[in-house]
Amino acid sequence: MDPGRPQGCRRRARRLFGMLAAAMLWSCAPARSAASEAVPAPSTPAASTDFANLCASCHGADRLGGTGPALLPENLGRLDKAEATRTIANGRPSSQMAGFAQQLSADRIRSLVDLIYTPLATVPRWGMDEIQRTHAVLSAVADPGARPVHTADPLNLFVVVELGDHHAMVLDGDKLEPVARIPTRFALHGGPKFSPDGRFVYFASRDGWVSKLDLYTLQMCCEIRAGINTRNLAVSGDGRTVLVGNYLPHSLVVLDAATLRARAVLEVAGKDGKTSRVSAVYAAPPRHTFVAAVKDLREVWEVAVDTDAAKLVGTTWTSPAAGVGVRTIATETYLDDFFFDQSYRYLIGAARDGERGRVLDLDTGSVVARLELPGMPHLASGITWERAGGTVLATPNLGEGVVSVIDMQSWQVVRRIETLGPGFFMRSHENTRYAWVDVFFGPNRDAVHVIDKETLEIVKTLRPAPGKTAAHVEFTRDGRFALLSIWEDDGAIVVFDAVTLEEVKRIPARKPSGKYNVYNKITRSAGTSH
Ligand code: DHE
Repeated sequence: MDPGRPQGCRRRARRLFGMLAAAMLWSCAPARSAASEAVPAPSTPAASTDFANLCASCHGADRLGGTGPALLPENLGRLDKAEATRTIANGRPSSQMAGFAQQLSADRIRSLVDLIYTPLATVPRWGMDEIQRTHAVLSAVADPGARPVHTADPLNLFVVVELGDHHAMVLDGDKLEPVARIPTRFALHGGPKFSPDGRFVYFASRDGWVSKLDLYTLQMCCEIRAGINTRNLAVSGDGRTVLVGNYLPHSLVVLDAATLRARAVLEVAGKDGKTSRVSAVYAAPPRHTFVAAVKDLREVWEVAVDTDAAKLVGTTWTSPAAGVGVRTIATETYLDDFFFDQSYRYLIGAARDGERGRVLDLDTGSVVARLELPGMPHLASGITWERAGGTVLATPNLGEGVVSVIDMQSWQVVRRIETLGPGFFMRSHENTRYAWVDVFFGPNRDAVHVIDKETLEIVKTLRPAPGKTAAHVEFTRDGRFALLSIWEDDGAIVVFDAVTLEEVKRIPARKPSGKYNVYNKITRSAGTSH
């Protein structure tokens, strides 16, 4: 996966990295902004030597990452110093890495921690040249006429991200059995995204690696490092383009979906030149565009790689790179974490203060409604369904134990469903009467609520593994079974009958996070994320 690195170094580095990455993943507080970082202590020569000897082979001598993640304050927002200290000192039994407490005194570990939280003197450059140099072809060019090497229904496969040992499990959705486990880059985040025919799946890691997996050959095709600290990626409706959004540098990167070669790098900056992190990117297939949430500007960006799309929308577009059009829509407040109606005309965004959502008409660029949403709604996990002759949107909430159900015609909140704690993910399917929501945070993190989509009442609360986090449901293609993760290193995917709500099977998995059904994703089922 990292062609330039010797195998031994890779293993050693991987161990330290594994610990840090795992700790980052399990600290669920929202990332702090670079601006809010405390001024760190200056690094010592001893720390630099320790870093060079123990960390650089994986994390890069420049701390920009290698097989391990970049070790910069901008990347470590979700790992506090105490946890970083423990991780370097003690290691983790479940990772490949031993602790360094035997080799390093407490002072030296502290200095090492200070070093990795020290900003670099200059913001690292990660432009077109740097990106292209990381490109690697990992297997033979995909044969368009190839048949799958497995016998499973290619449209009823699940891709399961296993954060515990950084693998993707490919699961047969009919037999409910694993077909393959494929190593991935470390710390994938955001949903993997499929090509429109469901044959290829694209992953993004928090450290900027984008990888493409062929679900026919079950081999990684190619990869490229599009950023230093990446949020997520999106695949265009025509399957020809991948857009990547970065926290570091402040950029959007356009990739060719076939080869993953970079086509354009766009700096994200406002009219006054102030640059911004990108919170997330989304494909808007009916509009033939992408939409980006920009964290530090009161703007929403719409990006057209097919330049005809710019003409279709008929608003002011600029062309910062060949073949790429950008339309910036001014907003009254900072908007994050987007949800779209099925037509992609309306964007529902969470306001930065978390108290209100805004509904933006993407055609006119104007706000058409303000939503009364408490806490910190997680709109990216929202789902819709038909109810009482209309459509409702339901969203979990990272800050409060409540699911908000919103009428998408009047934009009024029709119900606040109290849950046992803040939830992360919500899912349903056209063929089931229920919607499932987890309770990701707090003492009831082992609970999952099942909500009747008509009455909006919780009809059952499941605790498949008492004391262990239960989260993230995805349905089989036909909606008959609901697959749920037990987020532990010795975790599992628990399969429930979606009608009786009884458990039918348990598949062992290493900290399985999200799972993604090919058919539900490529048909943009209203019950799942897109
Ligand atoms: Fe995520 C998706 C943002 C923390 C696991 N997460 C998303 C998306 C956004 C987002 C905007 C939708 C983009 C997409 O799928 O392409 N996540 C954020 C945050 O801002 C937050 C709160 C803080 C952060 O530092 O990023 C955050 N997310 C987490 C976690 O701590 C989770 C639980 C573990 C992890 O992997 O880091 C986590 N996020 C996920 C998963 C998805 C996701 C599994 C895809 C869900 C899906 O089903 O599509």
